[in-house]
Amino acid sequence: MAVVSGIRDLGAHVGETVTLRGWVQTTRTHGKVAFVVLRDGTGIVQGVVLQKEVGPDVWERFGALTLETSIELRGTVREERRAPGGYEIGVQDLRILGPSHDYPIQPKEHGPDFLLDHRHLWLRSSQQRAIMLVRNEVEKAIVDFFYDRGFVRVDTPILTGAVGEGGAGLFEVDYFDDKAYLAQTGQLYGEAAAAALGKIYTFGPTFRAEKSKTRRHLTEFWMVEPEMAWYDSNDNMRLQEELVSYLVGRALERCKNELEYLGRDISRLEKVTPPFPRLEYGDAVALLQQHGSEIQWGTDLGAPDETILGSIYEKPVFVMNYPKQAKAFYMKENPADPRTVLCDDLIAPEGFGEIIGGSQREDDLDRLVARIQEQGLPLEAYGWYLDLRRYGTFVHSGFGLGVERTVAWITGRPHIRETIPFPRMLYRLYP
Ligand code: NSS
Repeated sequence: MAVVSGIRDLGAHVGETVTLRGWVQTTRTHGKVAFVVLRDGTGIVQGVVLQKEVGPDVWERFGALTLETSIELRGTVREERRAPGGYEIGVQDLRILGPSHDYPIQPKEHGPDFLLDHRHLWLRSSQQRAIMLVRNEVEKAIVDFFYDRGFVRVDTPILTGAVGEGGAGLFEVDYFDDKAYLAQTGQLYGEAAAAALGKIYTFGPTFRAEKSKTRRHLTEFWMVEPEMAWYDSNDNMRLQEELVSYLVGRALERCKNELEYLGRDISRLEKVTPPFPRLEYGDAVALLQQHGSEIQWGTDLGAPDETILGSIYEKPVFVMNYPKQAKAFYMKENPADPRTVLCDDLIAPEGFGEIIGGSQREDDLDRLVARIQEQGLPLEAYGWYLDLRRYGTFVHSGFGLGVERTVAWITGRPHIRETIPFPRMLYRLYP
């Protein structure tokens, strides 16, 4: 009997007898013929049971199958164009491995809270598996992109003493007799590593005690943060548009079935190629006001502003050089307009909002100290970070791309909670 590593490989075993293990996705019976759709994580396949060809015990066991029972099937592989996946199994034997009574998720509409409470089971649905496969592809593509370009991956701490993006939204934890904070960003450590290794990236979970309940905020999310020595803000944006186009390209190349299954409009994604349009912040404000926004010069863009921009442009659009007061302390003052800093946000089209925040870093020691003090941050916590400006300061830039927001955009999910296996949000720590 053939050893098959999974349903995905059945094509190499046509005519052979195989054994498969997996979970029951559906069953149906037509008189003396019965069907089971089996899922094993690599694919799905239909098993066909003919009453006259199996013993009464197998037929009886088949009749008792319920949703999500784990089973072992033995049978012959046949080509069958009409079956999902293109093959079917002529079942000879069936063993029940793990019964499943009253599976909570039924083939009907459930509300989002119910599904999130059952996330550990919801993940088994075809839709959720398709999203996880796209996420898997995006994460692998991120690593490939940077590895192929000579970037060094640097894993930065999650328990930190320093603050990252500013005092608000920090998770504090006991650290023996002291306090520590869960990292909001790996950037500051990434800057130190860039002086050692040139071009680096960090890739890991980051934490923000976001009190806002929106479609785009998690309290724990994954971020990739490249940091490049000798890159200015322009070089930085060029790398961002290359990365984002590459990620979309990889999803189109290797996850087309999943995207189609999810009903994604693929023609929209095919337009995502460099270069992306760039808007100075001031021009963006004027454009938004023309489109009815109440935004005033000086404030960050709101979610409705991002939606407006995302509907004007077909590609992701850069909004660059924001007013100082709207952005983090580490961004470099813009020599052309010192009211602003050299930074960019990348806004995805179709209302999916900001997926990247990036900037050139302030490399002047005195200006950086002044910015930390202006923002009321504790200077002592930044001792080591200031050393990077004391010992061989250097032009450098970097950015952070949120994995969940990127996957939400690529898969077309309106809420990012479906793009991470176990979302953490305000009021949600279970399962
Ligand atoms: O706050 S960011 O805009 N920028 C940083 O954290 C910098 N330290 C990055 C850097 O330059 N190295 O966040 C970057 C991205 C943002 O565009 C989103 O895509 C994502 O991180 N992000 C989030 N995703 C999900 N949930 C929340 N709460 C969230 N906050 C940011």
